[in-house]
Formats: sequence, structure tokens, C-alpha cells
Amino acid sequence: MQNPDIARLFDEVADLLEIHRNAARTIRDFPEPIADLVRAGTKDLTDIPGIGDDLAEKITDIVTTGELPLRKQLASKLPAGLLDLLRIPGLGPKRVKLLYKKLKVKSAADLAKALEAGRIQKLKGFGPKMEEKIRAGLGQVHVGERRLLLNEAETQATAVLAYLRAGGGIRQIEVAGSYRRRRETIGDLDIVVTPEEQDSANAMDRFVKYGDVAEVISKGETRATVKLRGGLQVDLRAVEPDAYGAALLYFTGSKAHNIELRKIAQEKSYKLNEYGLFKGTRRAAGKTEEEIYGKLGLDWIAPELREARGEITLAREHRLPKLVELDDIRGDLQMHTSATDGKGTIEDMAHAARALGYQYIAITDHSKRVTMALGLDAKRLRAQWKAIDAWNATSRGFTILKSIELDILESGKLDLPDDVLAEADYVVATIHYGIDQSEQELTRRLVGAAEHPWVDTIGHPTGRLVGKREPYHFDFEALCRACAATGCLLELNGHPERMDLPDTLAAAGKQHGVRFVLSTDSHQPGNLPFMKYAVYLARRAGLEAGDILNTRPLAEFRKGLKRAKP
Ligand code: DGT
Ligand code: CA
Ligand code: CA
Ligand code: ZN
Repeated sequence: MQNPDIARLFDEVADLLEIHRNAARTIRDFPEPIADLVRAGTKDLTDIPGIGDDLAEKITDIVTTGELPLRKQLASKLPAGLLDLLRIPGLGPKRVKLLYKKLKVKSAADLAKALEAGRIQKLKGFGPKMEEKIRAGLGQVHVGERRLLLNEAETQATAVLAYLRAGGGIRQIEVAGSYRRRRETIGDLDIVVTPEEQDSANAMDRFVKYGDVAEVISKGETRATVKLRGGLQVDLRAVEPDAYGAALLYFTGSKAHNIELRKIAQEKSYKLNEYGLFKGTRRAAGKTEEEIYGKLGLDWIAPELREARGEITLAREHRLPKLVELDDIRGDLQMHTSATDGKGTIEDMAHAARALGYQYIAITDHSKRVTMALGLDAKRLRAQWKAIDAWNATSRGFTILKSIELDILESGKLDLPDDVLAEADYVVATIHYGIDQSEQELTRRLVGAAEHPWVDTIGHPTGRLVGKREPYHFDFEALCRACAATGCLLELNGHPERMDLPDTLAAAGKQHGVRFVLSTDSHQPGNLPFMKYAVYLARRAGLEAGDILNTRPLAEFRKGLKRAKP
């Protein structure tokens, strides 16, 4: 046996494991709880595209035993802390392995010690810049405390709520906390319930028997806390109907918002807590949030705005924005097809978008620089546009916009020539490469693209990946000024892994007079409902329908694009 033969076996193991990465995606994107299908036994899992016999068997194992033997076997060969290290931005499998082999770094704590002692930068292939990055990464990632993405939390919350409701005896129930504020990550779920007839003990009993509970942390008459199998903590608190609004308000937070409210209450010689708004011992309000805000002289504030960023002043002056809603959205402006790294045809995407009630979509496959995704060159792009023309010619009341997710190259040049871009209906320009360039270079690339006559929108403008990669360093104000001056739009990418622009930057963009589009960055038809996350993001930024161009009917949308301007 020759070296290449031995090597090939390792390559194959790596490839076979990579298949599990695809399986993870398929399962994550699957619209129904797969565990229910396994338990019901009515559906053959291998009917699901991307799931074969082997994966079906593994999924069944996981659902029935809670563990995957293959994972256990692989994990048993390495210290448990290594998986935590992989979550630190800047550290991939290669670097983690080096740290382990050379410095015996087995955990985040070991890594911090090695940084302290200056041993990291002496390691071959690391250097001071890398050390800096790892230090920053260690600071952001609270190792051991994994925050869920909003869509993951939503899956868990929906299932728990359905379970509790099915038990009956519930008058009102809602998930409060960061989940209700629609933050992009969720630490734990805080559920507030009003049982019928003061029957809170029953609700607690049922709660701790929920099938996915791994551990009951505490259980009393009116509150209980459990940890689910995946590690998510869920708190349930039962309150009487007269305190429901007060409890919901308190547990929705944010803490900073609550503190401001309590101060206002004190100024009006009230006391505000989770049981109500009190004057002495008399409860002046508590049943609903509206009446509590009202007694404090405030309009009701949407949970997405409760971050103590000026919303209370606006509520007092009756100047709160009329936040955009999902129903306002008439089209989706970023999605991929099987021509590049997506999993549906143009027709599949259009069909699914139409079912959501949209009037238009843009098909934005990658341009050629993104070789990993088989990005389109001018020839393939024009062929795709021809197919789109043909499709549009036969469809009524729905339009596919000819578009492209155009790479802004490392040099600042665009990935396709102007004559091609001029033929598009809509162009969204994005950065995927050279993200470690200097602040000046990145700013120049983004501003240059925003000023280009055929670029309508800057897509996922900061490049952040939630919990994995911080926004890259560039002058966001400069980009906003360029967008405001040229009419270039900024995208709010609602893909739960991106959520880009972040809410605070979107709010800052609005102050600069920038307008936005909302998109999902869908990679298959089943991703199109991600639009709600883009809407949540926009709402957290205080955006109204008028700030967002794809709330407009198609003709107005087209007129609002930079390319339509004289
Ligand atoms: P998370 O779970 O980390 O994503 O964020 P939250 O906002 O859900 O925070 P959590 O679960 O610790 O608490 C839920 C809400 O309860 C929080 O948003 C406000 C309220 N709360 C918790 N602790 C305090 C506190 O010490 N003071 C006040 N005023 N409110 C609190
Ligand atoms: Ca929480
Ligand atoms: Ca909590
Ligand atoms: Zn992209």
C-alpha cells in the first residue's frame, strides 16, 4: 500500500464526515419536528431529500437514545474542551489542533493562560495579529454558555408552548424575555402563564414532564425552571390574571428598560414590580401592559424597542414609530438557486414566494469570484436572465427580477463588467473575500460599490455571522453618507445566521437618511419564511414601512432604485 492509498482513506473519512454537515443543514431547515415523524413511524425519513438510509438510521438513533454513537466515538478521543475552542472566532480545526499538540491547550481556560504567558504568538503560523484576534474572540464567546439563534429558540418555544396549551387549563400564556424582544440570540426562555382557576400547580407538574426536559432545576407552586436536552434553560412563572400584564412587562425586559420604567413610577409615587403598579398597597394597574404604560403617561411600547435606547421619551411624546410589519413586505431581494449554492430552481423559488403573497423576488446567485459556490460569469448569468425573461413572459401578477449577488473584489473592482450590470433589474453588491483588510481598504471598497452607478444595494453590509464572526472593521458612517448621497440601499439580511445589519447600525443608518431593503438570503424555498427575522431586525431598529423599499409595489420599487435615477 502506497502513501496516496493511505491518504485517500483519511480523505474519505473527512468527506464522509462532511456529509454530516449537509445533513445538519437539511435537518435544521426542515419545517416539521423530525422526532415526531420518527415516533409516529408514518413517514419514511428517506423520502426527505438529502436523507438516505444511513442518515435515517442515525436520526432514529438520536431520537430514541438522545445520542449519536458516531459522535460519542469521535469525541471520546479528544478532550471535551476542544469543541468549545472551535467556537472562538479565528480558530478552526487546524489551529485548535496545533494549540493542543504544541501547547497542550485543552480548554478556553488553558487558552487564556497561554495568551497571558505570551506563548500563542510564538507559535508557528500565529503571530501577534492572530493573538489579538483570539484574545478578542475569547472575550466575545462565553464558552460553555451557548446562546441560541432566534430561529432555533423559536422552534423550542413553539414546541413547549404547544405542549403546555395541549394540557388545558390555561388562560393566557406568552414567551417573554429576549425572545419577545426578538433579539438575534436568546440566552434562556422566560414563559409567563395565567392558569384557569388558580391552578398553577398543575401547570408546573405538566411543565416538568415535558418530553425534552433533561433536568429539573427547581420546581415550586408558581415557578419552575428546567434544562432541555440541547442545554436551553426554560423558566415558567404562573401569575394571577390581575398581574399578567405586570409579569409580562417585567419578564420581557430589557432590564435597562425596566429600570427606566421603575424610575418614572417612583417619580409619580407608584411602585412597579412583577405583580403590578401600586399606590401604597392598592394595585393601580397590572392586568395588561397597556394600562401600566398608560398610568405612567406612556404609549404602549413594542417589545422590540424595549432596550432603553430612547423609546421611553418617544412614548411620552407620542412619537413612537409605526413599526414595519411582515404583511408590509411585497418581495424578497436576496436568494440563491441550484445554479450556484442554493437548492431549488428559479421556478421553485418563484412558486414558494408567490405562495407567501409576494409580488416580486430577485434571484441573486453568486458572481464568479465565489468559485466554491460555482459563481456565475457573464455568459451563465445572461443565460439565467434569458430563462427569467421567458418565465416572466408567461406569468401574471408576479415578477422575477434579473439580479446578481455581485462580489466586491479585494481590489475594490466589481466582479462583472458594467455592460452586464446595466442589463440587470437589480444588483446587490457584497464582500466575501479580503475581509481582513485594513479599515481604510474595506471602507474604500464598500463606499466605491455604493457609488457605482449599477449597484442598487450593499448586501449583508458588515459581514457578521451571529455568534461566530464580528462585523468587519470599516467606517460605517462613511458608507451611510455615500448611500444617502447616491440612493444606494442597505440590506437587512434576515438569515438567522447573519442578521446583518445589526439593529443599532440599521437605526444609525436611518438617522443618516439611508433607505433599506429586507431579504432572506434563502438557499432553498423553505428558507423564504426567514423574512420575519428581517422584519424583527427592522423593528428593533425602529424602521417604518416608508424606510424600506420592498414594502412598495413593483413599479414604485423599480422607480426607487438608484439605477432608475437620472
Ligand atoms: P437572555 O435570556 O440572556 O437572552 O436575556 P433576557 O432579557 O431574556 O434576560 P433574562 O432571561 O435574564 O431575564 C428576563 C427578563 O427579566 C429581563 O429581560 C428583565 C427581567 N429581569 C431579570 N433580572 C432582572 C433584574 O435584576 N431587574 C429587573 N428590573 N429586571 C430583571
Ligand atoms: Ca431570557
Ligand atoms: Ca431567564
Ligand atoms: Zn453573500
